[in-house]
Amino acid sequence: MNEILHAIMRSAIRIKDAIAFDDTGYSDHTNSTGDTQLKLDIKSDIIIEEEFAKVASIKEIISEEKENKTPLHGNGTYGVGYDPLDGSSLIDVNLSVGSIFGIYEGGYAGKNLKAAVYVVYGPRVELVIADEEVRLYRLNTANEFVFIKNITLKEKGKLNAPGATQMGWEPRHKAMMDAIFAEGYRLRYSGGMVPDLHQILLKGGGLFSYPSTSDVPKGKLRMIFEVFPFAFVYEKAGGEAIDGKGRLLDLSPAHPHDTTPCFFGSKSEIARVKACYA
Ligand code: P6P
Repeated sequence: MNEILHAIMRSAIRIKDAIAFDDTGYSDHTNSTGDTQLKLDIKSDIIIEEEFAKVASIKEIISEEKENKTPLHGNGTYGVGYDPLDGSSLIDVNLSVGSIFGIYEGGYAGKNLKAAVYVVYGPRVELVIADEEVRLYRLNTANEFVFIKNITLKEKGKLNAPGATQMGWEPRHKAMMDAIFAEGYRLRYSGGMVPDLHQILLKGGGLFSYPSTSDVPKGKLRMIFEVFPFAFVYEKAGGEAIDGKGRLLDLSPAHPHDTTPCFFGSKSEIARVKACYA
C-alpha cells in the first residue's frame, strides 16, 4: 500500500507543475462520459498511469478519463480507481482542483475500498490519506509531503455546499436547503468537488450535496472515481455519506462510470438529509 501512496505523491508533484505551466486548452478528444477533455486531463492521466506502472502491487487501474480498465501487474493485489484531474474546467479561472484515488481490493464496490487519497492543487498543495484514520499532508519547499494533522469532523458544522442545478432540485431538497441557510449556514461552493469537500473537512463540518435532479436523475458524480473515495474519507473522519437513504459505501456500480446522488457531511446534517428523503 505504501508504494501506491508514494506513486500518488510523485504524480501530484508532476501534475502540480503541469497545472502551473502547461496549456489549459481543450484537446479534440472526449472521455467516456462525453466531456471534452482538456490537454491537462489527458496529461494528468498519463502521469498517473506512468507512476502506477512502477508499483507491482497494482493489478489494474481504472480512470474516469478512460472507458475501460488498464491491466498493470498480473500478480498485483489492488485495483485503483481514480479521477486524475477533477474540476479541471476551473483551471482556466485559476480556482483549486484535485485528484481523487480509491484503492480497492476484490472489485469496485464501495465495500471493496481499502483506502482513499485525494490531492488539492490550490494556493498550497495538500494531500489527504484515509485508511483507519484521516491524515493531512502538505507539500514543502523540498517537494516533500509533510504530515500536518489528523482530520476529524464535528457533530455539526456551519458550511453548506449545495451542488447541482438549482432549477432541477426536487421541492423537498429545495426546502431542506432553504431551511439550512435560514439557520445561518454559510454557502461554500466552487464547483470543484475536491476543494469543496476539503474545506468542509478542515472547517469542522457541514454538508455537501449533489442530489438527483430533473436533468441528472442519477446524479453527476461517479461512484468509483469520486463518490466512494470521499464517502470513505468522511466516514473515517467521523461523518456520514449517503445517497439520500443508505450508505454510499453499500452501493455497487453496474458499470464503471455509474453515478449516484450523494450527500457527505457531519452526522447532524446527514440526519436532516435522511429525514428529508425518508
Ligand atoms: P455542477 C466538476 O465538473 C464536477 O465533476 C465536480 O468536481 C463538482 O462537484 C461538480 O462537477 C460540479 O457540478 O453541476 O454543480 O457544476
